[in-house]
Amino acid sequence: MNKVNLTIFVLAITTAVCAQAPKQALPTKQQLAWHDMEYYWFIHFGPNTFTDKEWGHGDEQADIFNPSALDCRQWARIAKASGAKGIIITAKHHDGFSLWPSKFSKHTVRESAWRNGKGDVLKDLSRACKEYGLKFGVYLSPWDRNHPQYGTPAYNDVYINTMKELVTKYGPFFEFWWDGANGEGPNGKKQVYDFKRFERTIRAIAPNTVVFSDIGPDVRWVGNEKGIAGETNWNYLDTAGFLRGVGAPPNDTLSQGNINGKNWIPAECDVSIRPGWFYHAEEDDKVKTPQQLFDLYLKSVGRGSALLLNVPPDRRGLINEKDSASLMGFKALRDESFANNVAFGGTAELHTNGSIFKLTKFTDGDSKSSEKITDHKNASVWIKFDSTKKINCIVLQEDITKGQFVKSAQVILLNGLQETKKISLTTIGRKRILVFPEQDVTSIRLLIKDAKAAPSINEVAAYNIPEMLTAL
Ligand code: FUL
Repeated sequence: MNKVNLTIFVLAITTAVCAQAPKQALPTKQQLAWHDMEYYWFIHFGPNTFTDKEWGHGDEQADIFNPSALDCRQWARIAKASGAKGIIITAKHHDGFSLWPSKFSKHTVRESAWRNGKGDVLKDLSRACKEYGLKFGVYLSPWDRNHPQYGTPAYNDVYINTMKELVTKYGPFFEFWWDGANGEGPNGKKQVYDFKRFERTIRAIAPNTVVFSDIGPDVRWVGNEKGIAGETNWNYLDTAGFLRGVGAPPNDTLSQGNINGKNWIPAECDVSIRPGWFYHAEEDDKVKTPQQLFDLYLKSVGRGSALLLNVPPDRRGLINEKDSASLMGFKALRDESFANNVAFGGTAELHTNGSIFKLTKFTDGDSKSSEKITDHKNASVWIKFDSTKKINCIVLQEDITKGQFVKSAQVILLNGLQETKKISLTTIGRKRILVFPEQDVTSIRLLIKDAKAAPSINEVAAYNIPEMLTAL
């Protein structure tokens, strides 16, 4: 081949490859580790716990913060026992009170009566998380109703110094949470946040931390506080022209993502186990039940997102008995549901244009191994069992290390040659859990109806979960 021909040949190959797989953003290794956490805790704790408010005004006396029996090891023990992989705490909520003795504030645990001003919730919790093998993260509200410099450019320096202080004293953090909420009223205080600098700073001092806000850069808000991701859920998001808080993309864009979005910014589903984010005794009988929590798991993790479940300590500084009972029930339901993958070890085949190829990864029980469904428009995947199985739940996983491709798919259940059920779905993403009334099946077919390019699938798993959970 002469030089010109070689160049044309190389160009042709390159073009063919590009045409096959559109170039799109991929998750970073930090985001992949975050995706794998699936379920972790939020903790809202502070003066509001003692005043029964949700948004403190910032003029609360520091002494109001005085838990009688605070025990962060109890929090971590219960979080761990419930299967959570980490805890993010409100280091500072909108009222400006810092749960650690910050050098950059005069409204902190140091000014409170709690442990004679010698206490430090972040120190206790970061240690407890280490002890129990949990990852640790912080929420640091940009909106601050207490800080005297709030509303002036100097506050941006305060915020940056505070981030640095947190990372140095209590890091590393798996996630840093920037809340977009801001209820600045007509009191003349209007802060122009220097988010560009905030972002540069956190990247420089904590490169392995994923940063959450309405629009990322690493994790996006799901657009509601109910813990529910869109049934169609792309991990891509376009952020150009959007801001955090007012100016964020519409809520349904946040819950579904953008199919051709430029950035990999997956959604996180934040929701409280109680109606409020902070503990209120009158909500003790409104703690979500294990079934309700399982339903949220299906609608968050089961739609390719993550579940950030808020569990607020009470005035003693303990996770309340009602919450822990419910959390243990939630864990038991997940354990019972997903203990036995009946597709494990089943025969998997790719049928395409009259040819049959053996697939080895879809039923190997390894959620990391994957195989590409080549020629997906003309192919179907068959999972075959040697005996009839009773199932009411299917879990699909797309290999997101390669991107996200599936736009729509169909799962067909068969008993012998008889089709017993057809389930249509849109995106798969990291995980898609489908629940339906129990069926007797001898094989499962998966058809990729439409995809951005040939997708790679990790796993097709099937379960028989407790009957009551299929009716949620
Ligand atoms: C919101 C806040 O205003 C709530 O108080 C709570 O912290 C929630 C997680 O985010 O934006």
